[in-house]
Amino acid sequence: MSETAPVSTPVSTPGGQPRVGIVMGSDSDWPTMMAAAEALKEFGIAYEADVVSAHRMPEEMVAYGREAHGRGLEVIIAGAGGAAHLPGMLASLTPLPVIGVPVPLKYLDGMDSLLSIVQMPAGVPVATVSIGNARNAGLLAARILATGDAELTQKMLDFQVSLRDAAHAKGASVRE
Ligand code: RP5
Repeated sequence: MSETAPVSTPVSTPGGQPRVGIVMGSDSDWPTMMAAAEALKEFGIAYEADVVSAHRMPEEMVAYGREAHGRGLEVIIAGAGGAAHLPGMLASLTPLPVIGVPVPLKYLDGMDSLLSIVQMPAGVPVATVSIGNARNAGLLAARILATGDAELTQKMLDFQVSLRDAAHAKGASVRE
């Protein structure tokens, strides 16, 4: 998907039932959120992506949260910036694990988004990744799905080996 592609209509990876729902408050979040989609693609995980604004389309947000589990989704990744209520509201509406991505905006460097998402009341968890780190959200979703999927677990182990090898290679270049 291109960086400028709007996501006002749902997009899905080919290959069947999406397992992960990626949602965001605005299409302006997509340049950040697309890293989650890229990570899922690397692991061959089917996903859907859409704009579901907590403030501009609250009825649609409630419907998304209520219907996600019944539609077969297994994890939700939700990103928003500023007064970032989307991940927490979705977590209140669904039994699925919700991963929140604080999207950095022009002002406050994403600290507003981070604090809006991470400070959830007891009983309504959101697994919050670092500011702008949608890639980690995609990787965490892959790990959650891997708990019941041996093939995916092996892919994650292979990925971790690739990280280690890349780190070793960097060390070698410094030691030369
Ligand atoms: C939030 O407002 C969105 O998640 C986005 O990060 C921010 C700005 O949205 P736009 O004005 O760019 O549509 O709800």
